[in-house]
Amino acid sequence: AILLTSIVWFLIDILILFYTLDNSTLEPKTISRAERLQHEQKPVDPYKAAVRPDPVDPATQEALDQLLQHTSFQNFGPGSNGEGVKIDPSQDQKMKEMFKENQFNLLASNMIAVNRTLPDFRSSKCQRDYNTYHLSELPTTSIIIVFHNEAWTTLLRTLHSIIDRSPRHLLEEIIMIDDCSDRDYLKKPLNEYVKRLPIPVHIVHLSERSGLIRARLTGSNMAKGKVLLFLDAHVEVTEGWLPPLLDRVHGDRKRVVAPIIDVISDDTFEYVTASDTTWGGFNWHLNFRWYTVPEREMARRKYDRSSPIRTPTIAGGLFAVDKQFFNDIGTYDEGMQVWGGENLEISFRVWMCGGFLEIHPCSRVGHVFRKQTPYTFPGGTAKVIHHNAARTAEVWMDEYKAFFYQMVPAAKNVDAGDVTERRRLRENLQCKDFRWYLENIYPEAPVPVNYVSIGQIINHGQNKCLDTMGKKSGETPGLVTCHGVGGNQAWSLTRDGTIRSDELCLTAYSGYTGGTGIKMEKCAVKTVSRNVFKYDPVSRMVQHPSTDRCLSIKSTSLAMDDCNNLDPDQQWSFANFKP
Ligand code: UD2
Ligand code: MN
Repeated sequence: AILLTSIVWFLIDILILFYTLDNSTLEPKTISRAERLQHEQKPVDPYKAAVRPDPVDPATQEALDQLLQHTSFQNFGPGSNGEGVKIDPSQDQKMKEMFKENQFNLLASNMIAVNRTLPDFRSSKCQRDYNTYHLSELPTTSIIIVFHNEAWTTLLRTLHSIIDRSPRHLLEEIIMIDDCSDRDYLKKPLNEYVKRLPIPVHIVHLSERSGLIRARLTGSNMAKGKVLLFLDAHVEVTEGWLPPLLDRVHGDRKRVVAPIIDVISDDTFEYVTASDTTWGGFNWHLNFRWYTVPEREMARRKYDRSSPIRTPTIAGGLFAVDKQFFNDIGTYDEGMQVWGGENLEISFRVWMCGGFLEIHPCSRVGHVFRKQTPYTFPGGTAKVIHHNAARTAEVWMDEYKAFFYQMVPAAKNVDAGDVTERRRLRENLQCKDFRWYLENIYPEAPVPVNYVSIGQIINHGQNKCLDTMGKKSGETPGLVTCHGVGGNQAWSLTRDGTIRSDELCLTAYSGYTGGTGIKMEKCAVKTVSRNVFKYDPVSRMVQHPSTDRCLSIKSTSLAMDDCNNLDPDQQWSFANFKP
């Protein structure tokens, strides 16, 4: 019986062996039904579950396929490593046509991979510092990108650079607000495209043109991350860009932190690094402007070029801010339209209401700077920009708003709208005043903290006014009929004796032989004697102490001359003079 059982078992074994052999060698390998079931019961990757819950409609799929045919993913192709692309002269016509669509070289952009490589531009100190961040402890961020009629390839390059160069666990989501674009590819095909990206991307299509300010607010209202990170839609982030920003906000949530904004050429799309000794300021026009970081700020940073710069203003497009703090200090001014002004408004507000504004030199993001805006300004370009700037001036600048209205008289005739809400905000937050801001945060400002006049300067002998004539540094200002509205005739005599019109200062030269002896020059950061005059309101003479000459007229043009208190050509009066 034992033998029989053994034989039977032996035969069964052989059969089984043959069966398996047969199965594994002769038939193609397939997953058994049992295995498949087991596989299906496994918890599903939440990202995969979110991908394409519904089948894509064929038209969208086709549109997307079409787009992707012309989208390069060859990350070592043209433009790789941040290089520029030269267009063959035979395509000149096409290039020029396409340029108009977005006011940058779209043909070049389209040739460059949307996931192109870029060098790591950080200093070695920044790279060393990177290793000191506790990446697992940093807060998560919601990246908010608003756009109106952005180009496909620049928009995708923005997304891919973020995804490729950010620690995944720090990215809560990317929120894209389509500010009522009228280009089809930005609708369903884009929705479909982003579903396939490995991080959550939410798109909202606004049905009304809201302007970038209100579009950003739509984004910030839906953000789930702890930190909001605003970006323009045509940027490329570089290696290590995110942790330095989050680290600063994490250290103190009152810090609002911007990266260094590098330049992506609007012509070749070459990535060109910007200076790490540049900060943000503003001029009398209330334009945001880049200036050299002054010595005192370098000293405060102990000359460590990797330490954050305390900047008076930010350019506006790219910055990280704690969501709670953003809400606490009044988000943005919803009364602002389309474009412009919000950058200075948030800059003044952050500083005046207890925050800090920084540029972190270890975070670099490239941005396509354009010479012109490609899109429409509903309501008129100048009107919109004046409206926004006037709101900033009315709410935050106190008496110093006079500099803006003197320089941009047209802004006086634009309705700034109701600002009571924003003034109340300033009141409730008990923000400091603009004088405090100028004295403590931005003493180098073209708007002088201490001034004795603002407005026109009249010459009594000629009954004419000093006029920049729109001339540049190195040229002599003109003397023309007074029109009393400011603009080129807007000047300020400052407490320290300079006579300036925005960024230009009257400059008298010592040892002059011939010529007028007077010019306009970019005002020095620290007042120098060639810019210092002494005004005597009784004799009305404007004397230049270091050359001992007086501001005068020689054959109808402005000139320095030996002082003579009987000469009416040496008598001047300054509008809104308060000694
Ligand atoms: C700079 C800022 C920009 C903003 C602006 C002043 C940088 C790099 N850029 O101008 O972010 O602060 O100054 O307002 O600091 N957009 C809309 N709706 C509109 C108009 C624009 O969504 O009605 C989008 C636009 O597609 C872009 C973003 O807003 O993604 C900024 O506009 P921009 O690129 O024309 O502004 P830019 O860089 O000249
Ligand atoms: Mn931009």
